Amino acid sequence: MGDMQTSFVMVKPDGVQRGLVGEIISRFERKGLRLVGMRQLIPSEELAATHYEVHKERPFYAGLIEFITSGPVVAMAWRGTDAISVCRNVIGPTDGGSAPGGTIRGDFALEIGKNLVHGSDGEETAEFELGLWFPEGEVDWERVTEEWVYE
Ligand code: D4T
Repeated sequence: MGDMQTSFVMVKPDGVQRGLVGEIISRFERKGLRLVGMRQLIPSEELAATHYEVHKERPFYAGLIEFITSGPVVAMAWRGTDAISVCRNVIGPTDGGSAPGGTIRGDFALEIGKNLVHGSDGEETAEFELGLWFPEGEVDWERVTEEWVYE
């Protein structure tokens, strides 16, 4: 069994505009992960710039900041065994056009930018992103069905 982890996941403005918030939450919930944080907000330029700091030299950066600040996003924290890689598997590869069916991007996205959802790509990134989007911490809770999810 892997480590217990929390991943930062965000429904991007295209997911909110397209009415896919419920569908996206369902994917993680049905997988067996536990929702330990959720808030809706329109990200400020500053928040978006800090979140995407690693991409600031990339050619798509300006468009990415404009997109992510263009409307509400739903920021979430999902917890479970190996939650970081599990979330990335649920989300699928970056380009929706070639992402496999069964993943969120594969089922609902066609583009690389408007790809509906973000998920942390590693432990350090997750820690950084959770601190950024949930400065007051997550809301952990004990799930009574735990024994029906984990062996
Ligand atoms: P995120 O970070 O949103 O979970 O996406 P990925 O981890 O799958 O992809 P990434 O870090 O390589 O890219 C971050 C973000 O930038 C957008 N993007 C990316 C874009 O608009 N054009 C591009 O060419 C690339 C590579 C999509 C995701």
